[in-house]
Amino acid sequence: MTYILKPVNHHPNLEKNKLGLTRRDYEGTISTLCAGCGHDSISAAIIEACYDLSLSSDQIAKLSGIGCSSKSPSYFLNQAHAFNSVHGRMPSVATGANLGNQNLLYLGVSGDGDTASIGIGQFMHAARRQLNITYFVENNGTYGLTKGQFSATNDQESKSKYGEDNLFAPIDLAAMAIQLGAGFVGRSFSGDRNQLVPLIKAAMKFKGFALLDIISPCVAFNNHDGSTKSYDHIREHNLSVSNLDFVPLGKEIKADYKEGEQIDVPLHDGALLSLEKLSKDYDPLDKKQAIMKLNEAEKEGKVLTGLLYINPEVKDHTEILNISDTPLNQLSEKELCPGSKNLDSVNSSLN
Ligand SMILES: Cc1ncc(C[n+]2csc(CCOP(=O)(O)OP(=O)(O)O)c2C)c(N)n1
Ligand code: SF4
Ligand SMILES: [Mg+2]
Repeated sequence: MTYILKPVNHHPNLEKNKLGLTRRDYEGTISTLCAGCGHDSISAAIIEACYDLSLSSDQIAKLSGIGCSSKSPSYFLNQAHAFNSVHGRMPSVATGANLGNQNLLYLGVSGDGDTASIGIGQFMHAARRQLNITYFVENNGTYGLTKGQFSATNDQESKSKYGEDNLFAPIDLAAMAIQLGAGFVGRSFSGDRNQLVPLIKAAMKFKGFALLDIISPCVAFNNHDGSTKSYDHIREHNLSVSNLDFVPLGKEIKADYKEGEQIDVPLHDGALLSLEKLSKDYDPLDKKQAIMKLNEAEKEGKVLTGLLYINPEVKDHTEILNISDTPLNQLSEKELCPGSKNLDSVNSSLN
């Protein structure tokens, strides 16, 4: 694989964030994906979110599996920690890393093939265990890298580029994650930057499993008329449930919503998610209703987007397991060694 680095010099007057960094400082290598691929728009939205939040790249770990989507972490956050793992196995690598150091921000990038087929078991347990990660599924309904086979998220009424029927019903990863207990579930579209950037910021600030199922059209294999994951189809069938505003700690809410149209959800670090409800009867705090609305939308051929579900009360897996706040590589030998007295007592309990 060839990596082409971008030139490091940039205009001295570029806007800077609180860390004195420009957007360019959050970029990666030059993308080798097809021109127009939705995955590149998601990388751009991740760069924008990290820049806006003034995140330090050395506090971020980006992990992925295999696929065009899983290649995309190369194209953002050059300075972050990174691990491009095996097909469908990103969640277990992320779990190990997270147990070793829970202080990093974990960004998991996967595809619909990587997650909904070979990695479905790993995905389900990561959601169920409340792994503290922002889990991106760059969902194009196809195996882009291996040239366009139907994936398990492809809608049954969808036809392949060559006119073949899709014989099997799709897996709705968002509904599945809600059912399994994930604390934060959002769905968006790579072509809707205004919805996507605040959703990414909110997911990154959420402590627990945050799924972002992002429809990300594959221009090479699944963007034709019969596809339900094409740019045109999603633009026509997108039904957004809310406008989301991520309000960092100490910043005032500026939006002026009418009574009954707004929900404010506090996050663990004091930041706030301020939601303008676009659909009066949609409550993202109601698990049962969220699943029901997703099922209804699917039957009507609509794609429900926005913050679909949030449970601000969840404990992440390190809290549940009572894992040390200090990363393992920063603990001293004295702290790591239980001592001969404790070891003797463990050994004698096994006699
Ligand atoms: C164990 C294993 N099985 C199969 C493959 C072949 N393979 C590579 S990528 C891929 C599917 C990728 O699809 P998706 O995750 O949707 O990513 P996309 O390319 O669409 O972004 C497959 C089946 C592989 N690399 N490893
Ligand atoms: S094959 Fe599809 S998913 Fe892969 S880079 Fe091209 S457009 Fe993107
Ligand atoms: Mg795919």
